[in-house]
Amino acid sequence: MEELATLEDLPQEYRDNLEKLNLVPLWPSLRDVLPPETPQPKTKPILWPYDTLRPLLMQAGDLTPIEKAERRVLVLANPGHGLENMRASSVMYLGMQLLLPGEWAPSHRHTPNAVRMIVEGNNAYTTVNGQKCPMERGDLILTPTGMWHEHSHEGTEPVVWLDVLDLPLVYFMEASYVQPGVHQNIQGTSADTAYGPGIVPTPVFTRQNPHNPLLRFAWKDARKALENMAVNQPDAESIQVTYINPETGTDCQNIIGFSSLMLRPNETLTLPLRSSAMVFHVIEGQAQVQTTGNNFDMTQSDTSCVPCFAPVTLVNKNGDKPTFIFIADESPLQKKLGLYSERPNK
Ligand code: 1HN
Repeated sequence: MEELATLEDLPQEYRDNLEKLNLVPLWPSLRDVLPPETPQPKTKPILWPYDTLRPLLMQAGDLTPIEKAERRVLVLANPGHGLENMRASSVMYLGMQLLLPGEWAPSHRHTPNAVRMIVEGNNAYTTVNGQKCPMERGDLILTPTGMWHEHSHEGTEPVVWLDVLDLPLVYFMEASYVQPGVHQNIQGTSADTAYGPGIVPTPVFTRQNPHNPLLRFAWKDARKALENMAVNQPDAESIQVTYINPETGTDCQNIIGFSSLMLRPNETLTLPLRSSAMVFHVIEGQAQVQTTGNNFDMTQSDTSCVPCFAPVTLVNKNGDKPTFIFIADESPLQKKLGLYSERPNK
């Protein structure tokens, strides 16, 4: 492709005249906004080992009372985007949140969608629109856009979870805001609205706003599904299950997609190059995430991120035990916009 003229190639007087009228020449920036063949992501491959961040998160528990934090979170910020922008990727926000025994994180609702992947601790729960969603390690709890949510803790040990939000996108769209709420009365548990496996209500009229009946995915169910799949579909390209909205059969949230993957003992899985950035979080076991310039050795509760079109190979170096990885990616958004693509990883 032809190299294009730069800003400096233009006379200063001409540039000043443009600027005064809020005008900008396209050609000096054209190759930046439209790079040939592949996007040039700011997102860098990055690993956040849990054992390095956990002590600092516990320290935050001593330093900042929950009343002064509302949500006590250390944000997993990708330096490629600038730490202050609090982005793991262009679309995804990640944070590790700490709730101490007896604490309560007050009710609110906001436009960004959130999920929690529970990392450690017992006997905490999130209340989502009046439904009690108990938190156990590996569980996935949804708080879709506009739903009231608050966190409570009746246990004796700290509870930590990984928050995944589409905040960077929603903020960029100037659509991000929060509304404070009042303490919710618990009207039931997440299981009450979950119906049964493969069973959903039949509406007489098509729902105008498809709602999300399933707000909590228990890890024991997802793990069992993966184990069954490994036994019954041993030739599947990957042993992986997606968290869906059972009423629509599509991704459980509109923007970010969530799945869990099992690497069998000694398994190596090479993914196609994908147009979406990906987040990996180890629920159980050990995995090596191999990508350009980095081999991330990940153990339980570690989190990493890779940019779009990065080559990714996942390796379970353990010969005895499976590894289970939680994955978040931007493919639901990209598919809706017609922007999603894959290429072979040669
Ligand atoms: C939020 O509401 C929670 O409810 C966690 O636990 C993290 C990050 C940014 C904006 C809102 C929560 C958040 C958040």
